[in-house]
Amino acid sequence: MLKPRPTATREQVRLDGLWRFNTGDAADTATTLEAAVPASYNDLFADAKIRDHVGWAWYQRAVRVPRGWSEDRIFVRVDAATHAGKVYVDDTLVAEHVGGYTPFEADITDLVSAGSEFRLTIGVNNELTETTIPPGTITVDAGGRKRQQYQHDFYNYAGLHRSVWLHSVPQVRVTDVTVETELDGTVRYSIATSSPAPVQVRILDHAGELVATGADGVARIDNPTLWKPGAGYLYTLEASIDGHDVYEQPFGVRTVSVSATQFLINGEPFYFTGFGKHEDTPVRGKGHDDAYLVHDFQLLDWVGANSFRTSHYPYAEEVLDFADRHGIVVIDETAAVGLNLAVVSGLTGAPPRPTFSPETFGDDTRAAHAQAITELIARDKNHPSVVMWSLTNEPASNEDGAREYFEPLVKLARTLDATRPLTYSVVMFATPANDKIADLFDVISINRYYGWYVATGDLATAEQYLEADLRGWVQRFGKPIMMSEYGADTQAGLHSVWDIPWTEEYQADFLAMHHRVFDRAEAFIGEHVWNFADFQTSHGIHRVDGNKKGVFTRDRRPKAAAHELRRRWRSRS
Ligand code: GCB
Repeated sequence: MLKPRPTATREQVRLDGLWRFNTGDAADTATTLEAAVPASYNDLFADAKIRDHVGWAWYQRAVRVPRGWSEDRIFVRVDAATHAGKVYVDDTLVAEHVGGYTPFEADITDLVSAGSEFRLTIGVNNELTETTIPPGTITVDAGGRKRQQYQHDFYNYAGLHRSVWLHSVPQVRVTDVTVETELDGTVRYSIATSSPAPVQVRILDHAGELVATGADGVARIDNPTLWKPGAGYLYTLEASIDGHDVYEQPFGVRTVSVSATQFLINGEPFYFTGFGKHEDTPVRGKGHDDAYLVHDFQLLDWVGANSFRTSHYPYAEEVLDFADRHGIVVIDETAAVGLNLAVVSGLTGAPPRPTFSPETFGDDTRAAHAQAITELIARDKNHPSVVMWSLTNEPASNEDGAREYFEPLVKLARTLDATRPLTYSVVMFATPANDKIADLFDVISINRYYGWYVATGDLATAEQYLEADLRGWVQRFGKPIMMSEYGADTQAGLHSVWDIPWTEEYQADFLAMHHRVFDRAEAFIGEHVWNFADFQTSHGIHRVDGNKKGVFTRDRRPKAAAHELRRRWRSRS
């Protein structure tokens, strides 16, 4: 789906700000509550009923259509309604969408008119079930109240997490653009239009100078400036339909591939340094915030990180645009986190249920997962910063049924995008001996907590476990391997002269131990610490006001480990 962009033929109005808000079965025009957009609604109000609400919540406001749009088609676009959304123009339902981290839109031209006002209502549902991505379970307690459970630790924030737009497009228009590049400057593109129409293509450089024109789906740039990690040079593909439309699609000239045990960007070996992140800040929850966007990228640069994973869902498009411009490398993940019922029994002691079965995660879950992959690739395929798709985090890839579940999804992702490698993050219980799906993927990304959940406080034993584990994957699969999570909860300000878990010294020593092992490992292509910053989680005895594995606190202050990482990563570049 094309991102709305201002061009000579297209305009946008961003509908961010305060909207009337209520929870319940229907929008309530008498409500006195107002909610900020974009933001999660959970932490805005001092009301536990709203914070713990399970079901629909409603946002409503008046919108005036700009006077000059009478010849255009008019769309409402919702960048993210987590986890499902319904859009009404006055009393007419115009769009429904399931999936909390990808955009959807509706053509509302026939219901509104230029210069006049209408009532825009958006319903947002936060329920997670066995057929949503991510999955969860809803129970009803003795008092008749719905309770939400899920298999991931981060808090189930909900609401309009990203911008809402009113935008105009011409009647005859470009509806999709796909760009693929080669290092010699060959640009292959395909362009879809709303009705058959000839499309002209021009390629402009960063300064807006014409550097190539397209014919039959190909354009050639002489001596292209490559998009590189650390140097995000962008060109623009301008697609126009004479007398009707112009659309401008930024892109970078770069290639990505996997060769034997290396990860190559522009044919050169790339070593990932960075983090698994979250979209998570105080008060706003998962709401996108440009100030945190800028600051987080400043901190990535300060610490010497060259990359991050969008754990555990697609991030706001603004984040990827920023990464494109600044040369930060991204592993782009779907919201398929928690396809693992053994994790629940591990935490609660409940008897294990098989993860993949018609009663648990079966065909309907897989269909939702396929939709999540399809929408992720459709949205993010043109971002040069995105070098790999992560199809899922910590599934039960060691259990029966995993291969049958994942094989069609891997095939789908390869059909949708043949240019990017695929990976998934491997849970602790899945080992080189019992994992059933790693051979289907290009890169093995492993999440391990030796020295934290296993061999807690014993870094010497942890070091042996880690080394043997890494060696096992290389021996069995012979593919590039990276560490997609390793980390230790750390209370900022807690210190000790001994290796005591939760202290800042322990986190730093824990990371140093891992780095010694990585530096000896074969086929090893990168290290992503868990996590960039502390983040909010659901209640539970395993967390104290959230997950504290951040190298930065939730308000982005460095713990001692951040300085350690900075010494290591900045000396590499
Ligand atoms: C994991 C998960 C991540 C958790 C982390 C932890 O394996 O992938 O979402 O936050 O462990 O800290 O337990």
